[in-house]
Amino acid sequence: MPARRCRDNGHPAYPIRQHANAVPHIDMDTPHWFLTGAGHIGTLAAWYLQRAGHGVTVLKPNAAPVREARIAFAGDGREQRMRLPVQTPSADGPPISHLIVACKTPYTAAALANVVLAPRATVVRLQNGMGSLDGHLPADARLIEAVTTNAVTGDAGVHRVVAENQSWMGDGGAAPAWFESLARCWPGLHWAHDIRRPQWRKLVANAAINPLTALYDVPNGRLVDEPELYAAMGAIVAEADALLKRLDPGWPGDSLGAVAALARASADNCSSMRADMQRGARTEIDAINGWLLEQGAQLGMDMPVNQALVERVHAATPATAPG
Ligand code: KPL
Repeated sequence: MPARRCRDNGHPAYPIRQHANAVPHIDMDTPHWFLTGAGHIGTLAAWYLQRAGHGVTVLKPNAAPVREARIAFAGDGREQRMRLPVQTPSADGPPISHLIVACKTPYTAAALANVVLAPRATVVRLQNGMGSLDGHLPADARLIEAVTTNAVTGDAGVHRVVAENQSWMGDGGAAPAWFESLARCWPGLHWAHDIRRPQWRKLVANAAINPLTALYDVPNGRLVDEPELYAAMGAIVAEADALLKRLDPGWPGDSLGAVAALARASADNCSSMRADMQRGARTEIDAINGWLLEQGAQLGMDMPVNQALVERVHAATPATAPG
């Protein structure tokens, strides 16, 4: 595992406060979760959790006390409705034992600012990229990384689940007690004993597909249809593979085929970074290509293609853009 360190993403790296007198957390089969980031993927996770009998409360400041979400699954004409209680994160509130972080990576520090974790809390990071929680959690928290290749889009206030593919959770240890009930209700969810592999596979795909589709304002499929964009994708992937192979000599280092297949399989999709850029929001470039650059810098590796991408995306997106 590469050393985890605090990235300079413009936010102060302060740990989440921990409740001094909290009762030590005992793992349970159906815990109550608090969710930061009820976007498409966060809402879908809440849906699976509720179906598994787990409780879910959304953490959002100054919002209505109940969130009514509408979800439609491909192939199932019916629209499902879900009610989620909403709470303002508060330093005076009871400590949280189970937290899911599913907000966009640039907003992580702000989303966690008033969250108080119980001792030995479990935190599931369901975000793109890497390292967004580095320096933000108490040392005794259990950080579980989650990766999903599910695809959800949205229109007219409905979360449209286009594809339920594979998802993984893991932290190098054994699955917690609640995982079994959740996996029964979350199609394609696996406990990964080596979560780094699926994480890195998704990272390389996001590093190539997201910034290119955002900068050229094209759907994912154009990256395989246009020779110039395909070549650009190849150059990004080659740099990423070379770095990951330095970090782990066991890394296969031949990601281009899989990345091209994903671009083809999601040909009509608007990537999340393209969508962010279109609405003038901050992008996840720092947690994706920026993470690659940081790792490269630690190894003294030049990564000019990824460096140029990060600079172009930053130039196209104001640092203070809304979420
Ligand atoms: O994860 C994605 C994203 O847009 O963030 C891909 C896989 C590229 C699908 O659009």
